[in-house]
Amino acid sequence: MLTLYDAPRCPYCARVRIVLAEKGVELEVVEIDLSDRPAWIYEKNSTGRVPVIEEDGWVLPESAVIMEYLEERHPDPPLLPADPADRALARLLVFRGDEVTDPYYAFRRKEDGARERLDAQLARLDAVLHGRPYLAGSEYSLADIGIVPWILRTRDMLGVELDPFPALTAWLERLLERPAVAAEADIVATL
Ligand SMILES: N[C@@H](CCC(=O)N[C@@H](CS)C(=O)NCC(=O)O)C(=O)O
Repeated sequence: MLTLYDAPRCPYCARVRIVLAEKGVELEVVEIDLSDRPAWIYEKNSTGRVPVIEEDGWVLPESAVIMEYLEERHPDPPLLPADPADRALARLLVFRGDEVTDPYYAFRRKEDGARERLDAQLARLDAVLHGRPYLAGSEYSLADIGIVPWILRTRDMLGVELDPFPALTAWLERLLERPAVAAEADIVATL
């Protein structure tokens, strides 16, 4: 059985939780208190960070790598497009996720100009989503899962109105119809 070392408030963990839920993987969850981390978590991940997964003593950290692993280990339902170019685009969007997450954390830290930088990224995503229903094209994929935890937290924890970004708002509503993503909105509501 797969074990997920998890923290409810962690958006990187949310990526993994969503993929696991989409694929219906049976798992055991070990919640890590990030303000008082157990020393043994460093044996599983040298950075001490979550998420980490473990299967039969084999351990893997890093949310982007875990998502890719789960996609290969549990190919159904697929969360990468069939076309290699579209797959590459989905991976590129995950790889460049910090374009959104950097201004998100800067805004949380109340840094000067961070709100403008965050709005610029929301506008960029909105522009992309005016042309297609999902970030990597016509299909829901790891590209969407890779970024939706921060968009949910931007709306529900940072109180940023998404109305000025109608295509992004419609995308979020589309994603929230999926039980795996709706469960994350429920978690965010408890934070
Ligand atoms: N690059 C890592 C980042 C994970 C990460 O930053 N997790 C945070 C919680 S959201 C954490 O464990 N923080 C504890 C710390 O930084 O010491 C990933 O994608 O998994």
